[in-house]
Amino acid sequence: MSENQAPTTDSQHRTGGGGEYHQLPQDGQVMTTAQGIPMSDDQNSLRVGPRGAALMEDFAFREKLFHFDHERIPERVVHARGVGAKGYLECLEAIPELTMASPFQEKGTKTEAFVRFSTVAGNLGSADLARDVRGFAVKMYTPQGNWDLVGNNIPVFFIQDPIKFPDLVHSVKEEQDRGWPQAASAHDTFWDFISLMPEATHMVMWTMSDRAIPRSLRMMEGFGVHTYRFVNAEGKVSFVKFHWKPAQGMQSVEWPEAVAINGADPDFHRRDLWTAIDSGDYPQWDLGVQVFDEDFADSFDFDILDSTKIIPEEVLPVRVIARLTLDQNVDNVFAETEQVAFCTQNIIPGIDFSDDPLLQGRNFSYLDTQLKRLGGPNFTQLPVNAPRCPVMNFQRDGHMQMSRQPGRANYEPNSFAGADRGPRADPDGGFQSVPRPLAGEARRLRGESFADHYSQANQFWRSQTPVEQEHIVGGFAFELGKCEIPQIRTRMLANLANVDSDLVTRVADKLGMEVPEASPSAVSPRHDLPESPALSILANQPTTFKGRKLGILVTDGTDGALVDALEKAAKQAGAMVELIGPKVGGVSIDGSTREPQHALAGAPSVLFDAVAVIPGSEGAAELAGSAAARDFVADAFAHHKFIGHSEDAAALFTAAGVDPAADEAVVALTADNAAGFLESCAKLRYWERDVRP
Ligand code: HDE
Repeated sequence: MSENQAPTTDSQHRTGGGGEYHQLPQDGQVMTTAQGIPMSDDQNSLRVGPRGAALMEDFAFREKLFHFDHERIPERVVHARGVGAKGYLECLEAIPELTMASPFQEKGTKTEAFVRFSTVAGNLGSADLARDVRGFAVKMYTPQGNWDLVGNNIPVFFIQDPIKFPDLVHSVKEEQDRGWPQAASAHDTFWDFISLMPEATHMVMWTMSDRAIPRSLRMMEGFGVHTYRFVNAEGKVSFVKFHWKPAQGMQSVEWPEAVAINGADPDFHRRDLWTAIDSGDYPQWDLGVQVFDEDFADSFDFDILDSTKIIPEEVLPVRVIARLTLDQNVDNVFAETEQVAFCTQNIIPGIDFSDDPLLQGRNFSYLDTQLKRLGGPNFTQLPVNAPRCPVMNFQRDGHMQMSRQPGRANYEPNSFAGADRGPRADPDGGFQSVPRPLAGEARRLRGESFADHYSQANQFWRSQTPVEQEHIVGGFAFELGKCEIPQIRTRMLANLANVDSDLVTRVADKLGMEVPEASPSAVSPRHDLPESPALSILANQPTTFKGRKLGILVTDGTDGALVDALEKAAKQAGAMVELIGPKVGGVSIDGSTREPQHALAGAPSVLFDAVAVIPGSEGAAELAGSAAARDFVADAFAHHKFIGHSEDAAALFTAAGVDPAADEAVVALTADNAAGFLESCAKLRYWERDVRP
């Protein structure tokens, strides 16, 4: 102890001379430097006397600051903001006749998996509910090496050639002269680019739809997007597209909710995923495949190598072969979520690429980007990236080499034996690329089979329910309304005129603009493709409140029996419940204190799927005078939510401008009908309610 330190106050800590708090080692856990040298003091750097200059000699200080100064690595140029989770893929149906990929050889085989969900445009610190595509990247650690299926929650993409990817990303990111907007496509440069790239029209139909604002990462589909190949043990090849179908059912929020959620809880999606896994409500997805042959590919209306097109499920059904379960949160976000390095090139025997130009381009980009982000070629040795099967080759050295790489030969062929010899490639069991004849002139050109940019956009539009169509119109109007340059809006409308006359008329109307003439198109758009109900979220929405969240607004004097009944009913429905009170410190219910999870000021109703507003007579008047409480009710109503209320809430509802008997989704609650209320919440939203944004 130095001379200016006061005596120890107990066995856990002591107070220093300057009043600073020193915690003492417990259970033998002594802090060390990175070199393992035990430290005596982590509160004070080494000085010349109590008020003197700092000494260069202080290796502990210098090492700590040195490490801190280098804590950040470059964030991903796209998909920077992500959340990771761990789990496994379980084979539900063996398909050796289609592929020799090890996860699908036997029913019940479990393959360890790491998943990273992400937004695309925003920086690492951006908000979760941006209108954006979501990344859905899955790393599967198979006995034959890592298989990375790096997909999105939208089955198509913006561009047809990878050389345009940097332009696309530049256009959507913050504008370079001003540095905004963050995590938003609602600005001039994005729509300038898109309006000049008609091939992006199908994709922006999806991004302007509710697909781009999921309620939860647990409640969205995933897609491999590209056509891949399956190869069986006899070398038989088929084409395959991968789909992830959420067992939780699909659900999205409305755009005004997304805007509000971003303010109230920018971590809404990551918190939701983390909480669900932490509470044992493990999210699951079915892995399904659309498998087809060359004949199908030749007869299909569009080019199966064009990533701006889908193959509708009604044309080619999705066959479920496995199930993904996420049952573990990461232990450390940096070590796992940040350092995970997905590479589309990571495929295993039984899977192969197609000639989709985007996929081929990605195979270059992902490996390349890892070198920049992770600083050297040995990122494959980081625990999250390391294959779980043996890795043996003659790749040597490099930054941060973790392996001691024994033996004498670091090349082959070599004539050594035993441990000195090292591994050899296996001509029979090793990965074989599908042998295929390739011919053609080396030229920069786009195939005519890629030229139809509007027909599937029209099919998507017609496959939506009226509510979803209205949301798409709202999405376009919001985004184009943020464009300051009128010509960009007009050019985009001219493209939309090729998609659907109803769509363009409604968007133009919302913008207060004339409908321009349709832009010239390389191929005349078809408006007769059959509708694909699978493309609608609402037509396929689940009929359960499981995994959703009920918010109960309580005050002093709230009826305890009603709270209990709602909590019980929610538990039975598999839903989460959170209490919101005027103050977080506690409310008095039936004589005892209940601590709500939220104070009202920090918990607007956008954070909940349904709400119960049940003040007691003591708190009701206070709520009626509170702007936050009025917004709580009015917003829940405006967002078509199910709302339960107690008799005492009447004054608040009147103040909020909501009729407590407005419709069948605004329910007067008693302890007896709490279960019935939760059952009706399974409808998720009451779209019949006519509220204008
Ligand atoms: Fe990516 N993309 N991408 N992408 N992408 C990256 O790789 C790229 C594309 C996707 O959670 C980067 O490690 C090119 C389609 C996901 O770590 C980068 C092209 C699809 C993730 C890259 C595409 C995706 C990325 C940035 C056009 C859906 C996040 C950091 C040819 C099928 C993975 C990184 C994670 C990340 C390049 C298009 C999905 C720069 C060149 C299409 C989910 O390498």
